[in-house]
Amino acid sequence: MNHRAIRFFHRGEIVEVADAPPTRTLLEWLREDRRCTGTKEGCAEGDCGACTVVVGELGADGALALEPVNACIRFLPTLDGKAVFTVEDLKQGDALHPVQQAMVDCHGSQCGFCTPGFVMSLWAGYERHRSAGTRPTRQQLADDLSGNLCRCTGYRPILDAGERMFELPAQPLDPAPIVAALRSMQSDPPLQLARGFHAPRTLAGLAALREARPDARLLAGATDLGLWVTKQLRELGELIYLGEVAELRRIECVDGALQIGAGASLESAWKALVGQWPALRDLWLRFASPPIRNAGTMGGNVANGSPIGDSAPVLIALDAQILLRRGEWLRSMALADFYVDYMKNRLERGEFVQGLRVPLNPAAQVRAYKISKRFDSDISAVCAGLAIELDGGLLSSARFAFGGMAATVRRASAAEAAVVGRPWNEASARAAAAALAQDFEPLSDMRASAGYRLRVAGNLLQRLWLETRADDPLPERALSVWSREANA
Ligand SMILES: Cc1cc2nc3c(=O)[nH]c(=O)nc-3n(C[C@@H](O)[C@@H](O)[C@H](O)COP(=O)(O)OP(=O)(O)OC[C@H]3O[C@@H](n4cnc5c(N)ncnc54)[C@H](O)[C@@H]3O)c2cc1C
Ligand code: FES
Ligand code: FES
Repeated sequence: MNHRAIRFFHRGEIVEVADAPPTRTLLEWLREDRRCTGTKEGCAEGDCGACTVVVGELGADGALALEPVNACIRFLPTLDGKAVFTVEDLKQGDALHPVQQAMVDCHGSQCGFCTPGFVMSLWAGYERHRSAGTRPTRQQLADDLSGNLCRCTGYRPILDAGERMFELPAQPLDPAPIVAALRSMQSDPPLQLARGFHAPRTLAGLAALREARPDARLLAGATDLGLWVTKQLRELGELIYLGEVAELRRIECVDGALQIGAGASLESAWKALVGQWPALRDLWLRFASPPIRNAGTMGGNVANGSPIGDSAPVLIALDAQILLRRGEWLRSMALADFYVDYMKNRLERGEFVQGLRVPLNPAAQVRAYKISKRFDSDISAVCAGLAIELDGGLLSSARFAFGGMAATVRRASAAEAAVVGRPWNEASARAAAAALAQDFEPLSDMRASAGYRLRVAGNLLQRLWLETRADDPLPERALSVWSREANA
């Protein structure tokens, strides 16, 4: 086996890191080895954004694509072949970057602990809007910053800075040297580390490796696995990293279905889903935060089997199939049948999730609702994916899937049976809500009590009716922060 150093671009040069444990985080490397201490550690679990940095990669069009991510849960080998930007990159000579200057001008920093993270999230948006010739709305700025917490300044001055930064003399990033460095690293062989890290680049290579090493752990975006290391101090053992397999990141419409590769980021996968079903937009924008959605994958979100994951309820409501691969053998099953018990699924030894197939059914009316204590970047207490089809005023089909109500995400078959074949009216919606008690015996935990969960799930069925009833449906703008803004 050919082992080599991890190589990536940082602060104007390609750096090489040999002998790092595969789970050494980017944050540890930055602060302890590179002595770039601008990037801070707050929570070490992807929640606070103090560690936000920007990762650059060549997109399919060959241009530099920049994405904010959380350095605290990003394993160093996954940066191989990429570029990393930290707050130290912004200042030129003595002159602050417009993002930093705007934070000063608008009093966007007090203790300053959160500031480098905010600055890097703002910088990613600055570069994106500047190159597109656009300006973000106040709501878009708030969305961009939903993964950054500030406990002493408050958000208004920071949002002011997000507007102000475009009024200052522009300081665009020159992508040429970075693109050249990224291109030069493309000829490096696939990364393998002596301490047990493999990064295959083809689907066939991944399938063969997985079959040959069924005890190795699959690593995708590490937004779950990163916390196993930083919070539970677990050893992950041998790792097979999925992030270098371009075929696994593909999203395309094929034969009447949206096909989402397991390695597609949550951000790109949800964007594609919203492109087909615009009513899913609120759940997309309330799913974690931009840094988590950029790093985490759709495959990881469905494979982990969490009963409170937000993708599974929606995908089950959309009647998605999950594609499972072992070696050259591919099988598929309804995602609804994939989960067997708490955090247990039907993956067999040597198998992995290759992707999802979501039928494009124009007759279905689809909604998704997330109930959580905090509006932004919080885990769901209850998440509902609801899809109905009407035929002449009668419900010909209903698929109601809930997360947070049982040990697995699953369909509410009694509630569905209560409405199928009946007129879609308030009485039917109430009957479905009442039937939920036959479907679920939810738990009480720190997120919600059992009684609250049952009540709110029923209320979401009522809300579905209010939004989809033939007479006087509730307009979306009455329900969504984002629609209100679009119609302002
Ligand atoms: C701050 C924060 C906020 C979050 N908010 C939300 C939220 O709002 N909603 C929500 O649903 N989730 C949320 N999550 C969790 C979510 O980010 C993860 O569930 C994520 O989707 C997992 O994907 P990953 O690529 O990061 O997987 P990893 O962490 O790399 O892996 C997770 C598990 O899946 C396995 N795995 C990964 N890919 C595959 C594959 N292709 N085949 C088989 N097994 C595979 C891994 O072996 C591992 O067991 C949040 C996480 C954090 C840290
Ligand atoms: S340190 Fe809090 S998100 Fe990384
Ligand atoms: S300035 Fe102190 S936490 Fe934000």
